[in-house]
Amino acid sequence: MKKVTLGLLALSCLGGIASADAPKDAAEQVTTSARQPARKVPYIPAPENLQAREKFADDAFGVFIHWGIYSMFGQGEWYLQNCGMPATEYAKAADGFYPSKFDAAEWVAAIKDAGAKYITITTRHHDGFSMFKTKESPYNIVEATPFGRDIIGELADECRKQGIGLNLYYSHIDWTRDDYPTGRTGQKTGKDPQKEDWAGYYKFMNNQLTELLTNYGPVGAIWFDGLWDHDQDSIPFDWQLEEQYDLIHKLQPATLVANNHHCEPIEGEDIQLFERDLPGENKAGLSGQAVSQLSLETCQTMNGSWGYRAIDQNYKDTPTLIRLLVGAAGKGANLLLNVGPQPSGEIPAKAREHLKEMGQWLRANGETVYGTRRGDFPAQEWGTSTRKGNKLFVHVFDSSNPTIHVPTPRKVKSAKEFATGKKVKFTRDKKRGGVTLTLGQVPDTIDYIVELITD
Ligand code: JFZ
Repeated sequence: MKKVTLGLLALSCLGGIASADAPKDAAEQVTTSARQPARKVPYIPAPENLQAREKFADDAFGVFIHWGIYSMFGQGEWYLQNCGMPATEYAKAADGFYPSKFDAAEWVAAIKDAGAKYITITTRHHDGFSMFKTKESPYNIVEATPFGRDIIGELADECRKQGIGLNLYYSHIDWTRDDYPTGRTGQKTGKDPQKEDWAGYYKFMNNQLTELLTNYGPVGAIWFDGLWDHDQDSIPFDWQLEEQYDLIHKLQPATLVANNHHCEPIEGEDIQLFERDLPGENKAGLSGQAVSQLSLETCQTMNGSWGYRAIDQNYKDTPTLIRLLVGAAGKGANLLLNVGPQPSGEIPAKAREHLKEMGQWLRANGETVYGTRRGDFPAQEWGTSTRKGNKLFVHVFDSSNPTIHVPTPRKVKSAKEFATGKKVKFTRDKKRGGVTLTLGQVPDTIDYIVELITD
């Protein structure tokens, strides 16, 4: 067992025992817990939930949308907290929120064309503004803006029409409401500490979750975020997740409960999330948790920001994004790739362009990504692998090597180029196990794929 040394994680999660099931490249991983009380009643996922987990894993690729009145400031979704302005001043932006170019049909068509199978959108971020019609607070898109349209409703209708999934991000934190017990963020937004009322806030959240799970048809997942706001409390903060998770499963048994707490999964959750890193990696400092047996998802920004940030034009190029997706698939994780729509309601042109290019690549190569599970071995210097039944897809990102060693424990029966069907020479590596592929002159592509048939 290795202690997490990163300040943030050390605070947010307590070290535990490394999982025996974790893949080898996660040797550096630790199991970390979110310091929540154990469930009183064990969680037994419904059959439709188990099925939804498999479908989720098959989907492989989703698009994350961070959109709210924060987009108007062009400084990301944390602007209220980072600027330190009073929430009452920030809220005035709502009066001017009129995304004249918002078109749910266009969004969904573009995202579908990118090859993504679902959308995850912020229904209410830490700023506390609801992007849906809600009876629980007037601070919402329908009542507080001249736009007056239920964005989540329009998107839900369109997702259903065009046949893609809808998952809903929901913040546990609220930087505007007085009743939310302030944690380590949002301390300068002018909330009245005298009015903190966890019981009231908890009820508010559950009422909103009930609206979201009642008014918009099937919801693929509820994607929580913010538990880490109370990771510095001397007495562990009890988020009362058992009742909240049970409520979700009661309203829609197939809805997957997800929580971006950066810790090992808490009982009652159906998928495990990672932020800005692939499972088993921790380059960004937010993902030291052990890899569980649940279906996995890792979220990543297309540039460096979640909510629209005007100054951030630092987009990853399309080959990088495709390798990110394939790299995630190789580790058995979905990629949830973020876009931050502009105040106009448009997805930035650069993001649209990259989505389009990903779609082109996926139309040719999607068979090696969708419906696959993680490959037979950890990521290699040359790339990774994905598996579907007796097919092992070898993904070569670095084509400079004319021969590569594929450390599969299975017996290889044949090998061919995925793109052309041309045979690829392979020899068994008696010393190291697995096979060596003789690639010869490999075309310099984004991902050179060899399809192996194994036993
Ligand atoms: C969270 C959100 O705060 C962020 O705005 C975005 O929605 C992202 C997908 O998820 O990111 C985090 C998570 C944890 C911390 C900060 C940002 N943290 O521990 O301070």
